[in-house]
Amino acid sequence: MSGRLLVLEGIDGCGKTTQLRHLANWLPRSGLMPEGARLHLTREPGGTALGVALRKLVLHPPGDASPEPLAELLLYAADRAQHVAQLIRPTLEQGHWVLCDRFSGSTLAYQGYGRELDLDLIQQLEQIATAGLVPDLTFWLELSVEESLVRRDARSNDRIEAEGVDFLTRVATGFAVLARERSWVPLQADQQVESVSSALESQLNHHFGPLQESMR
Ligand code: T5A
Repeated sequence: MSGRLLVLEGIDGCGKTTQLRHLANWLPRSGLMPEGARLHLTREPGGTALGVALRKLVLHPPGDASPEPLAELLLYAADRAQHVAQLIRPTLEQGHWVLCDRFSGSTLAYQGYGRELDLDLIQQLEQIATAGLVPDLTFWLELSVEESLVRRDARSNDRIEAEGVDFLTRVATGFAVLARERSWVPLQADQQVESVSSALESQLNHHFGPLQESMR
């Protein structure tokens, strides 16, 4: 596949959406993307029409009961299977770039470390849902749980955001472990927005600049 899949991961409020918007402007003008390649922005859950419906179900479920943890895991896997097959893989095959707000790392962090579901089972599901597709580069926006809570104070929480501090602390630990195991690029997300953006830019230049691309 000639396109590139870039992913932003991290706990709630770490600034993914803010940086995604910045990269939407910066990347196409950066000179890093081949001529003719377009940048496609997307997110999980909710990157396809089916995914939008699944997002609603999983974050704001109908009725009083929350989904069981296993049902929740399968809903995220269904969203990803549809997203990869319908949108991400065909886009990469056409040589375009995809920038995704969350990917399979989030399932390991939230459902694995947060909900404490079996990590091996989640990795098997990851293989099935992605059909082996691995991001070219994943950024981990590292933010403390305390700062995450401060940033979210002003707005209403969805079901997962309302889980509480212990849950979010386990998720944050999970992201730290995954970042190490999977060689994600860590970025300090508690800096000013502009500083996080320029750290992202320099990492992208480092990974996709002319020298690196000629060595691929
Ligand atoms: N989930 C998802 C799972 O449990 N399993 C899975 O497999 C997947 C894929 C998704 C939820 O689903 C869960 C995780 C999530 O709980 P979502 O709406 O995508 O829901 O939620 P988030 O990804 O958490 O989105 P947020 O909007 O909460 O966080 P962002 O996008 O990381 O942060 P952003 O950019 O919106 O910023 C949040 C606030 O902080 C400010 C912004 O202005 C904004 O007010 N901010 C900064 N303030 C100071 N300094 C900076 N550097 C700042 N950057 C941003």
